[in-house]
Amino acid sequence: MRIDVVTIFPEYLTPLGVSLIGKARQRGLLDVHVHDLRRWTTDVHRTVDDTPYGGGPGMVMKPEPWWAALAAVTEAGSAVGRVAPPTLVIPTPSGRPFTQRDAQRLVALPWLIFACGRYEGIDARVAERARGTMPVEELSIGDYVLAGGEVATLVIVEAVARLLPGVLGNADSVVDDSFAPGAMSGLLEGPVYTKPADWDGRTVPPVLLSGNHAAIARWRRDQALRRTVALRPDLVQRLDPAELDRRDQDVLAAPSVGAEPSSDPGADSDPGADSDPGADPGADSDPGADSDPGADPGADSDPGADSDPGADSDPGAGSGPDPSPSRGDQDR
Ligand code: 6GU
Repeated sequence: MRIDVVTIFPEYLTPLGVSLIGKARQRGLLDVHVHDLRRWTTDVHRTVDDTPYGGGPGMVMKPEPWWAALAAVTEAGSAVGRVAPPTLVIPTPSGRPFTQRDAQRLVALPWLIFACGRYEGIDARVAERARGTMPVEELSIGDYVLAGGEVATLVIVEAVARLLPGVLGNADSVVDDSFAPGAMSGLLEGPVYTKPADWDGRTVPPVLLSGNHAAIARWRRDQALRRTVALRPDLVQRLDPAELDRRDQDVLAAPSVGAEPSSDPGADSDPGADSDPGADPGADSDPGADSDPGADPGADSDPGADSDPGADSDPGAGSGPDPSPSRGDQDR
């Protein structure tokens, strides 16, 4: 898969040289090119923004540098043998919500171009004109506002790239992801444990040590259902009733009934924790509430990975200090 990223801050994309994505690139599974939008400006100040028509606060990114950039990047990619048109991804808080389903759809495409806007966004005629020659997707990563599309691009690229065959060490590790298709589809993942079985008096739920795979699978599903009820009732509403067995329905109806008794010796130090088991069905059954189900097992394990994705991929990008004395569009 080829990924091009156009931005006024190529350094913002340096994480694409690290960890999972960095390794996937080294192994030739992913071909990432980061480009500095200012390369396609023509004035001495290398201007990329201007005031909005109709008034209002902030600045809007000018169409000309964007169109020149997209034409050049599309041309360069086509020259190395990609005949199908790329898909243009424009991260924006005004976009459609990006979901795991989108990640699964995008991973099947051979070539994505990310256009990272800053300020109040990119002149709307760029996306409109691009739609004439390639699919365009305006995607939001959540209901909050970032300073620009760069971090959203990192999010989307990571969600997509980890689905590429061969990127994750264990092919199974995608299967139980929250939101992934499979047995846990549409549910949040429950808590996970590793050795030691007794850590400071906190013991691992005995079923996980039982060797009874059916019981373990059932327990994990119970935990996922309880966690989803507690934290994402909106997801419970969307579950397909035909996919829920009798036990699922019981757990959803009374998430704390039959839950693992707490083995937490520190429970006494939190007087509210066990005082009303009916009030917060997830409280006792969900010790992993702050864990990170999507954590990258390869993180920090490859300090030597290329930390500058722009350096060798786009020699003309001009990612050094901007010589412009008055560009007037510093990051905000
Ligand atoms: Cl994709 N971009 C920006 N700038 N802010 C966002 C976003 C994207 N998604 C949520 N907030």
